[in-house]
Amino acid sequence: MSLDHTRTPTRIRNAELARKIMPAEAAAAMIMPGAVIGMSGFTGSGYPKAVPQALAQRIEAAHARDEAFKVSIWTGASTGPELDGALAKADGIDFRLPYNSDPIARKKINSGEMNYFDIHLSQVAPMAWEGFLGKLDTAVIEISGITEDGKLIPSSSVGNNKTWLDMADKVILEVNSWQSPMLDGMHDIYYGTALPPHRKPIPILKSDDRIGQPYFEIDPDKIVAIVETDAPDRNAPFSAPDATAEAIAGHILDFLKWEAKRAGLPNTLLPLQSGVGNVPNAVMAGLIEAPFENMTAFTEVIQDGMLDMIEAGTLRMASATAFSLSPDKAEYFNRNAAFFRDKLILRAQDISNNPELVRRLGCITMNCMIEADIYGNVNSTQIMGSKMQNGIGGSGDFARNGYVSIFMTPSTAKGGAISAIVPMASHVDHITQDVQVIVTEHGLADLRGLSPKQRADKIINTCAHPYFRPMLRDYFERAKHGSYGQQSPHLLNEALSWHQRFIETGTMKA
Ligand code: 0RQ
Repeated sequence: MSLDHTRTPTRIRNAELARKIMPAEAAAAMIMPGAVIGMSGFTGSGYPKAVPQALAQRIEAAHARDEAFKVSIWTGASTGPELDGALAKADGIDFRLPYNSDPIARKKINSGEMNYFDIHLSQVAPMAWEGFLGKLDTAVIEISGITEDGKLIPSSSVGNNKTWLDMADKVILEVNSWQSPMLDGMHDIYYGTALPPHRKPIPILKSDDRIGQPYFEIDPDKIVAIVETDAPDRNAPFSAPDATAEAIAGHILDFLKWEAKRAGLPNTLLPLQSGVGNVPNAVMAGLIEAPFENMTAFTEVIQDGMLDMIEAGTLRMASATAFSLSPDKAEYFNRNAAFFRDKLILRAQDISNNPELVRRLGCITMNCMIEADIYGNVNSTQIMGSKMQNGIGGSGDFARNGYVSIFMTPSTAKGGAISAIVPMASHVDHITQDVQVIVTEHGLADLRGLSPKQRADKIINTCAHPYFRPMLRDYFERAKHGSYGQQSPHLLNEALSWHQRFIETGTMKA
């Protein structure tokens, strides 16, 4: 994977730093057992691709000699198989934060072999600055180039890179020539953040406000190694939306049109935030035809659908912290980066997801979920209340603070055996106060202004699958008579029985 480091580097325009180019193996040899490493990477974009694999080989060799070797890994969000996959496979990760979607790492988390700290993505950098996370030894950061005066041109994600570069004692850079050179100038890196009591308002008033600079600053003495790579980002393909996804997207589009009229919103609507996946992409596709124009996105990641909207002229620009594209779209972006360049802004994740900004701008937030209960508490992370799927990611940053927070899911999972609407959520990431709209293929429940019992009526009647609807109604009616209290009636000896039945029999069906 490391390129021939004797050739003339073109991405590294600072002669002093070009002397630090070395193979990935030599860079990985500087990382010691027990190290705490801040790596780049966000939803499969901009993560280091060579050093983590070389480190995994080093760890495997140590384990073969019966020597202990594990490290702690902090990132922006999920990465790719060359990072989380390789290090988890090598049994090399002791502690991981703040988000993971790698299947091998997920298995280790759920078997109890890996400690995992799942945390709101906007809070990672502030927690690191405040010292809660401890000391950071090394940063391993992918960038797309180095300027003549030694500034770092960020890659396809910004994530927590600014913070890791500032905090780490030593820095290893991967300069990836697969990344488009046109990324130069797309980023907005803000150096004005401070800790309480010195914190000041973040001066973003519109999605497209730029408040920082295009490059990371770095003390060159901290850079111990530079590794050249040319490997693509992970970029998982999207499957075409099925009938369920189309139906969910249709309900959301109808709601947005209705809401725009009801609230007298401008036809630019309000800034969009959209979670990743097939359903959010179907919503983006639908918005191309919707009667809105010159919209903006103030979101976490830029997906295929958003690039399509920009090309169609319905989306004027998007602010995010990373790309999350399918492989075809990533290649397309690289070929057409000149067109997209002034329509996209990539920011640090403590800014892209900042609650102050999401609240100020009034984002329309659209995220997927695992399950919701009849009162609208949402579980985004833990299957059957205990098995980690990915993590809360940015969903909480946006849901609590947006103009309206929408959560969506197919009404059933696992071929119909599981109801996504349950009596009581087996784990809660988003409390009822942060969940204003729930959507399944059967319908959209606008829960704003409703009491818990009114919410339950609406969710059961609108969103539940017809098989599970009578079961939910039966539970709710009995709870209204047998519950300890009547604010949000529950039968505690039964509330999680659907989950227990699934664990024991493989289905929630009675
Ligand atoms: O498991 O692969 O073993 O079959 O959960 O489900 O249907 O593939 O859904 O990929 O859209 O993920 C909430 C996890 C949805 C995601 C979640 C099982 C199902 C499958 C995945 P299998 P699908 P998606 C904010 C955006 C949190 C972070 C976030 C997520 C697996 O959206 O991680 O919102 N969200 N970030 O079978 C048991 C249920 C289930 C279930 C699904 N009710 N019970 N298992 N599954 N529902 C910020 C941005 O702006 C990006």
